[in-house]
Amino acid sequence: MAAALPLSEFIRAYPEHNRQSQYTRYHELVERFRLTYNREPKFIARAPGRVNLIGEHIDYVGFGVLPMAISGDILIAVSVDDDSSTVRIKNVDDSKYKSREWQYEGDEQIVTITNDEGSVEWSNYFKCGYKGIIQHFKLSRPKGLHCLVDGNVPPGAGLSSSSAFVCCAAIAVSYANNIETDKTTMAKIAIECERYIGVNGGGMDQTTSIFAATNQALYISFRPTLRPTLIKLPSLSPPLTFVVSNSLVTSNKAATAQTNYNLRVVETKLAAYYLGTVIMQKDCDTLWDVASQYVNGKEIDSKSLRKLAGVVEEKIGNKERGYGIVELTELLSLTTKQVTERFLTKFPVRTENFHLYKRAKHVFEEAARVLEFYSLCQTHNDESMAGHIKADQVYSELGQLMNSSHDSCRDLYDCSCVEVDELVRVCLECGAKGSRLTGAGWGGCVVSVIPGNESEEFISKVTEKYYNVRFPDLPKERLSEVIFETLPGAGAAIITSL
Ligand code: NG1
Ligand code: MG
Repeated sequence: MAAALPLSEFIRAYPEHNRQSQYTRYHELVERFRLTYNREPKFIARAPGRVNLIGEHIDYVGFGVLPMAISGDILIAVSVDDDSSTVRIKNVDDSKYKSREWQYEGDEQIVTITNDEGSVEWSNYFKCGYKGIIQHFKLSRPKGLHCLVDGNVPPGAGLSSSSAFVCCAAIAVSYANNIETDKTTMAKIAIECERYIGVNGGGMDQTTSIFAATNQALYISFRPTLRPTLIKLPSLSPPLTFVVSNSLVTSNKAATAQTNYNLRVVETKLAAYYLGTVIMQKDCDTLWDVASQYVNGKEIDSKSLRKLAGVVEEKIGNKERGYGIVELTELLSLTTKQVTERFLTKFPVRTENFHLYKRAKHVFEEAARVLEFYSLCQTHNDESMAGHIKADQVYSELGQLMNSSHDSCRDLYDCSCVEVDELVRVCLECGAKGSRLTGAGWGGCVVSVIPGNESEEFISKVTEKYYNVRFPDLPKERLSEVIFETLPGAGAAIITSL
């Protein structure tokens, strides 16, 4: 991680018109900390949420994704106690998030993280980061902490409030314990430890939160190793703009993991086993392994991915209905016990039918779309050319990729919902060049691409057609939280000299 930054320096990363409000936010947090704990915070850890521009549900499969950080973030003000190992954590919103306190439990357990299906305890996300750091660095006497949390990433909205919180906790605990480490190690720890929540997640969100930089998006590849590349989005005139709008349907992934997120992870693994082991006679754990075998040492490009989607079309049956457990064992030539042990034990799932065709087809085509989107970014990122590029055409190409991504999430991956589909439709009607769900789905946010000079009108039209119709009681002052233009924001940081 980069060295800690004094607050005054950190604030300079914000656009000028935002600096005062950010200062006020940090100062208010420090003030609240003093009042709450009757002591001074030593530092504030900060980690942002993200919006995924394209590449949904393919990070855990091993394929590259293209997100950027949003300005919404989690802040944790911290003071450090050398003579105790008690952690106290409070939230500025203490009506919703109750204060918690725990002791370091020792070598094996470190801290107990219990997940009841149906509701997830907020402090568990902090505990993930706490446990991850102590375990990785084998700390035998972790320091005691007083923490005050202030977050403005909406939870359950696909903007990765969970990873922002886990990353923020991880950097806070490491800084408090005088550990210095590089960003890659930190991202890997955060990816691993967030799984303590019970979601068998990928690595997009934590990597974005740790590596993001102002005005740049990221292309993140995961295989053969984790590699985030900061990229410039196309320089167009009128400027390329992304608007995030929240369907206001929340989806708590930890609470629904068995029937939604973790089930999708299992289905992609079953498809990988079938295509790799049964069809190609190669042992494949993920669909990335299948693609890698398929290109036989060459680069996995979008053309070969599209061809692989054709192989899926040809080789996997039961397209609409999927496979029941008995059919599955026949298809894979495995016993029920083998299927259960290999695929269904570590993160249990619940379903009648496993869909291999739809999930694999989505994955290969979505991975191709990410590479095509990335290639458009690389072709059109020269600022001095902004006025000369045929902006209309670039908007339309980016937009089409985003639209196909959404169609695929809805029809093949079954991770959308009625309200999100409606919001995407409304966004397109109101002038978006492309629009899609972002994040895991089953609710949450939509991201739309729109020429900068049209975004204000776009926002007011979507407000009229979606929010005023579906949520007529939504207070006006909340609108800027539910639909907003977003620029690529800065990554995680430790802030001192408060
Ligand atoms: P969100 O919706 O932000 O929790 C989740 C996963 C990502 C990725 C997306 C779907 C975690 C922490 N996050 O994101 O890794 O798989 O869904 O593309 O599991
Ligand atoms: Mg999440």
